Amino acid sequence: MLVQETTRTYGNAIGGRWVPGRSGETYTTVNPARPGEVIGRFQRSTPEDVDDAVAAAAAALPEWAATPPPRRGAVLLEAWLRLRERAEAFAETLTRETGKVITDARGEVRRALNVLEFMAGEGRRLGGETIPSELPQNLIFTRRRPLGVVALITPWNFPIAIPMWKVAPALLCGNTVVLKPATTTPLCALRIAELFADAGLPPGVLNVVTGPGGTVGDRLVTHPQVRAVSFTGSTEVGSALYGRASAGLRRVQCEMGGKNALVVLPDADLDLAVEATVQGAFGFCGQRCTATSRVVVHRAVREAFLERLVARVRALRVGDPMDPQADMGPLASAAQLEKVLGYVAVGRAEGARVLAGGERVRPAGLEEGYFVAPTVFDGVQPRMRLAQEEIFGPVLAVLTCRDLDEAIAIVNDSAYGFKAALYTSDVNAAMRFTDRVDVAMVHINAPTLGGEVQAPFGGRKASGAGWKEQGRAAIEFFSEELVVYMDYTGARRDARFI
Ligand code: UN1
Repeated sequence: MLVQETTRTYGNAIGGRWVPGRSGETYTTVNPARPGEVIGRFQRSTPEDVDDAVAAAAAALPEWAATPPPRRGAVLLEAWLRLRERAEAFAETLTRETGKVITDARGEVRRALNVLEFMAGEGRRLGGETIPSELPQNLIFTRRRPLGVVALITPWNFPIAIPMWKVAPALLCGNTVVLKPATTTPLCALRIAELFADAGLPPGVLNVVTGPGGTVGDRLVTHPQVRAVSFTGSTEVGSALYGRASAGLRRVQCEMGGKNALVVLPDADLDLAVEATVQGAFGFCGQRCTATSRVVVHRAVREAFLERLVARVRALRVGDPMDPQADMGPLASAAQLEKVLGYVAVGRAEGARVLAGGERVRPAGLEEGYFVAPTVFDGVQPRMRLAQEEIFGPVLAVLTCRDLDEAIAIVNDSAYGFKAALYTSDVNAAMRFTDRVDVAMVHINAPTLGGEVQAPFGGRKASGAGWKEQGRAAIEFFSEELVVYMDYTGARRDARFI
């Protein structure tokens, strides 16, 4: 086929060069809006390729670790400048690889820019602490040092922002990196490697290896020279990875699934609550760990809320993700399509009622794309699978509550503990909610989505394990404090004080 013959082949990024995998095998990725369109041919790497990448990272470590942090920050600033120039090209690649609508893709690139902006400045603030000693003419101080070679494993749903929010702090702290992007979104990651190389990052400091998680990822997170692992992906993969990686005494952070709820009380601004629910449930087709997948509505406003919600959902435009007018593009892959349609069948079988959507959509000219209508299920009971399992698709479960206490009980009745949102104008209710919800991030009168780069980010329960990401938390994760005891008395110490 012509399209195959003209498809470009991309190497791994190892030691500052584009190199083919040792197996010589490649695989192709496709545009989920037009599955006939091949995006590129990528290396189906093997554990040996991982070993090569780790060796390159280890070789680059001494020099990068010894580079003063403000100079490392300056490289991030250069990357920021170049990303700003290439923003539109990055957004288009992102839309082609994931099906994310172009307006959201631009937003994701902005988020990556924000990460670089924040982390570049941290280079001039990468100080430690001075701590008084109980002895005269003694001082204790700390210095931040890199961990060594770190492994980053990133998902397909934010293939620019998530690699960036792991890569930038890892580099800033003086580590060298091997990044393994999701199998379906390797191009964004390779473009990030290219961006940093152009920004002056020395060869071998950032390496990218493409290929399947089972072999490439597993070798990477258990490699004896890898000192820390930062993972974002499913709870299933993350739980297994956490055990394997931490068994080698590596520092590990896992950012995983969610089943986030948005609660609507009778005194809420209903229009705002509807808008937040729609954005949260259907933005990027619900394929976000921060998506709103349950809405818990007080029975006093249930009818009014649902009427507005359904009207708004039916008006959503599902279509070509390159079209700036589109609200929803396709799901990211055939596997996602199958999973989401499977959950629609589960919801029906459990006796929940479809208020909107519930089927595949075939937009004109994109009939083969993985499109699904935004779907709302009413009459969902807290213990149904629809209310318990992460769907990671545009499927919203509507539950009803009689008061704040019951709403909190429903929110907390979940294996996951990532985010929750509350819509109310009662400040006391808002504070009681934040006191008692068993999640790691709460939004009052704001959608469950997102997070700003300067604040900590991460979940609890099945949503997160280990350390938080972003903001200062990312610096803590990717660096280690060296504690220095300094005695400048020049005198022999009384043994009683040691
Ligand atoms: C966002 O929803 O804005 O994989 C970011 C995820 C999260 C990141 C979400 N780790 O969906």
